[in-house]
Amino acid sequence: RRTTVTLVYLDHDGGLDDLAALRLLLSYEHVTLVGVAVTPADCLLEPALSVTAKMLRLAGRDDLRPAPGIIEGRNPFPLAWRVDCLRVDRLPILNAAPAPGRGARDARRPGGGRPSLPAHKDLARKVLAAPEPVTVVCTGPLSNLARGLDEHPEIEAGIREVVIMGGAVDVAGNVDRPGHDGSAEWNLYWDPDAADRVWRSTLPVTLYPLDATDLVPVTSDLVDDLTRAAGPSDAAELVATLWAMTFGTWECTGLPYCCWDTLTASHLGGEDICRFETIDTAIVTSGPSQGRVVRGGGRTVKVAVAADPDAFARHVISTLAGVGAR
Ligand code: AGV
Ligand code: CA
Repeated sequence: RRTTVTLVYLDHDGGLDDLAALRLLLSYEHVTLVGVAVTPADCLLEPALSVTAKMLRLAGRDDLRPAPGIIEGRNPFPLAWRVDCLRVDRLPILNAAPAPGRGARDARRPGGGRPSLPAHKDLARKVLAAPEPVTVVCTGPLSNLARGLDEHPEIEAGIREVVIMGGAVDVAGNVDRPGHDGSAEWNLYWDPDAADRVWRSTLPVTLYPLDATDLVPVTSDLVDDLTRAAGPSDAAELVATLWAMTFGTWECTGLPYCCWDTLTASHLGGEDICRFETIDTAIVTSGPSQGRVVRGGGRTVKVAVAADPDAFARHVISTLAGVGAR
């Protein structure tokens, strides 16, 4: 039977915009999530798993159990960024509904009572079990996909497209670390070898680098417009809350907090928000530019080179507004 539903596996790393991306993907009627992994990069793993499980449950997807990433990248994220999920995990909007019981009824549920596989194995298993090719959306580092490809090269045939938030092609990077030249973006810097492994695959890659995401900062207007569109206790309120929690980033880092991962997830929404170019690229894996995406090198990727912030805001608001049950 021909179906227009797109199967999606989300590998996120627990940032505020990763969670907004998860909520956006859950709101698309034509998208079915087949799995969710949490990479312990820009987050603490346990609270990020907890938040993810709560969001899945509130969206009626407690059949999905978030898979814990067990791979550590070479270049750790600042701890000050990684603690965001501790605060999100205690938001009233995620905790007002009664907690699920641990009785026999829950143990019989598909996701209940059974520990998840490590993320890279869960990714491979879900891709191999899917009835049609899966779109893998990576809003954190690429460690799980890279390990999955190493252990199960046959998953390449089961992946339609990899949509990645990462890199900075013709703009400055966002890594500000001693010994680094600032040309890389954090997701690819955390595990440059993983990015290189994905680049050496034959998978179709669509990249959302800083070139596009720099154009969609979280602004007061965006949060206010989304809030006005929100009914009580729904998806729009949750995302507006997540975005409100990003304020102070500019004061602390001198750089804005952008809708990096949420723009990337909006790729599945099928609207004209970004302009794309096909670009020949390679990944720098060592030295002061490690994690950088450079032009040349023979690996063709589809790159979002520009974004329309108004089209993005309209799309997010119309997708999330009125999506009930949080
Ligand atoms: O480089 C962008 C990536 C995105 O996947 N992450 C945040 C997004 O989830 C790292 C990052 C860069 N600057 C940050 C980041 C900041 N100021 N706070 C938290 N994370
Ligand atoms: Ca992220």
